[in-house]
Amino acid sequence: MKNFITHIAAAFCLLASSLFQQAVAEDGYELWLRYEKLEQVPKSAPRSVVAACSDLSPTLDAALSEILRASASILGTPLKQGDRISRHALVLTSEACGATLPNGTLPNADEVGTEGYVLQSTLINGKPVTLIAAQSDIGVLYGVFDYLRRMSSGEAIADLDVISRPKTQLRLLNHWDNLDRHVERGYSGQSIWDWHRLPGYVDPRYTDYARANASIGINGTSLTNVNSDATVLTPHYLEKVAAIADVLRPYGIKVYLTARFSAPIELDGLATADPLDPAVQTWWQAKTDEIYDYVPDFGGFLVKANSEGQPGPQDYGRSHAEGANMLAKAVAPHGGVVMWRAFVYSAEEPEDRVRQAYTEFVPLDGQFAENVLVQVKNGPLDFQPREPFHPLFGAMPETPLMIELQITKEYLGFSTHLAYLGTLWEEVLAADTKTKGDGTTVASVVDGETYDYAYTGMAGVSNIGTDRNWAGSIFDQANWYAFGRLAWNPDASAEDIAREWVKQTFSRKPEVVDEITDMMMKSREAVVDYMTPLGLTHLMGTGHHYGPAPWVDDLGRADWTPYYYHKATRGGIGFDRTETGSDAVDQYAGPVAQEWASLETVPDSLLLWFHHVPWDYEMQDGSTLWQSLVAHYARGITTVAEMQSEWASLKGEIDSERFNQVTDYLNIQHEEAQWWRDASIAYWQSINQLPLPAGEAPPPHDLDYYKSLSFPNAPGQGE
Ligand code: GCV
Repeated sequence: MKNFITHIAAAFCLLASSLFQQAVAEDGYELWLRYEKLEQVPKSAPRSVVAACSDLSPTLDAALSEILRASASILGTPLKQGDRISRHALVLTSEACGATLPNGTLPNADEVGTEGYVLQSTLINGKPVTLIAAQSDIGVLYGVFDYLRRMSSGEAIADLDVISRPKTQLRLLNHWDNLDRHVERGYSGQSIWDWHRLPGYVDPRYTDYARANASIGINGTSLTNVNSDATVLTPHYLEKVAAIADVLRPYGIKVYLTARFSAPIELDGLATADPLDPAVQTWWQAKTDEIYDYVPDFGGFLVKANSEGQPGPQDYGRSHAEGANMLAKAVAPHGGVVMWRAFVYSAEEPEDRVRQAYTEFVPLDGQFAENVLVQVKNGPLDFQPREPFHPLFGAMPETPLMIELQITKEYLGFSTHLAYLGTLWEEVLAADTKTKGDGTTVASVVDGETYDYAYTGMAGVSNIGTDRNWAGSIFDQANWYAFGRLAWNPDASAEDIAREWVKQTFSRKPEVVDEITDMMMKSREAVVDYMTPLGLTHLMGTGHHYGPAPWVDDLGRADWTPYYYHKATRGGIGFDRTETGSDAVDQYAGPVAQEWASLETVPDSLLLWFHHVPWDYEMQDGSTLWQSLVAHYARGITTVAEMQSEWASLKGEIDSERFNQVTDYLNIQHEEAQWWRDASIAYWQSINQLPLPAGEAPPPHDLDYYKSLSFPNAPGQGE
């Protein structure tokens, strides 16, 4: 009887703990590292893991513990950790760890570089094994994550013969996190950097952050907002930065900080921050040396200067290059870099805002120090749902250009709208700048292939916060994931990345993978359709950028108003950027400029970005512009409705917690897509006085109603 009770109790505990695990495991915290158990363990599954090394670094420890954690979950039991190579072992090794393997087993530096790896099914001492080998230990860790990705996606792991190395050197998250933990343009809670409790308390979450980033090859993180606060450069904060750096280091992630250009004045009372002033230069050198005392592998500085009120060298009549070079000189002895942002536009200058970065930076090509990268947003405006690629790509052969992408969805519906950004980024990276003939894609500029840059890199404005699911929604995790995968390989396919993510995040069942991938692949275009179709842009609510406000035309600065961008009148709509207007199109290479300047050849998707046309302008499909605009809104809403029913069809395939959240968010997205359409149409009709095309429902409210909506507490208000 006692035995029976014990058994019942044990069974109950098991059930309770598995229910508990289920609840905890499916709140999204595990991201794509869920390592769901395989239905059937393949014959080729490894049986043990061994590090063939004379020296085990913290990075290899991390690799081993990831394998043990993942194998326990995917295979149902953790691999045995051996000290000798046995049959069907996973063998980890690198040049750096003092590989104890037969000569010729390691990949050479030409093949894998400093961060690449091989995965190889091979024989060592006559025993069949899977080798994960690299020059460096971080290469091994990346290889381990690749191997685990394959295993947990249910891919074949027999007969592996993989070589992979990143195409860009600096693959960074840019946190726009303030020291009070508010995240600028953050939609997933507070900053994960708990400055108040650091360094005494180091949140274990930082290790999971590091694991997730390393799993997609991210090797740097800039901890603080580009709208910067010099306080982070004080010793009190540098201690905290050092504590974060210590956690991230084994995962190959360097920390970077944003440098406030006026820091010498603010922190130490210098009379000036003029970059040519010797006292200022000495201050930055001493400050930089101090930072390296705390963080010996500090990556360097990220700087927003003379932009949106941030201080900078132009305050002293100096150029961006002079400012950047002063900081570059300070970090150079330590091997650091400066990432200087090209997101600049002047408050006084009447020049078309999208022209200004090019005007400012192209003349500086060749003037930047060797360890400066200029960081350029994907488009010339500001992370809109669609923009043409930034004309700086291809226009600065002597200056390494990093691309900056926005993972957080400031202009694409925050965290409640499903918008997979892989497709947006793929569109930009694959765009042909033609600056050095056909095929000079943005990717080939960014990865250094075109101009052989000394440094290459990609930065993504982070969407990470304290929400349990990290990113504000499950699907926003895919954007973090896609950023890392594209930074590793800017030529990768957005669809392949989506599939990979779905298999690890939701399900390996082919029909589920197909359905969710389909939703993701069309999601961004849906947002373009219901928010800013046909090349329209920046029509969002003032300040917070939530919802439609195309009617706003009276802010402190014209180029912050939607009216500035659409210029709608009774006669027509769109921004003339041809030679009869701002001629911004001329900043692109000849063939691209010609294509976009001509109404014959400009794609519909960029029509109103480059042209002002009448409402009855005839589109490529024969409809009028007005008909086409209205049809695009409808298409956007229909696509969201399709996404809703595709998701609904997955009930039972996805755990209820994540299923319900996505369902609710899609409902919000559908309502807001409708709101975008109705408010926009009400406004355009007030301008063009045109009737709606036949069959189109009128907006349920008048324009005054849409104008009267206010959202004083929407995230982002006041930023
Ligand atoms: C960090 C846009 C955003 C700002 C952001 C800025 C930038 O203007 O709205 O919040 O500031 O871009 O990229 O510097």
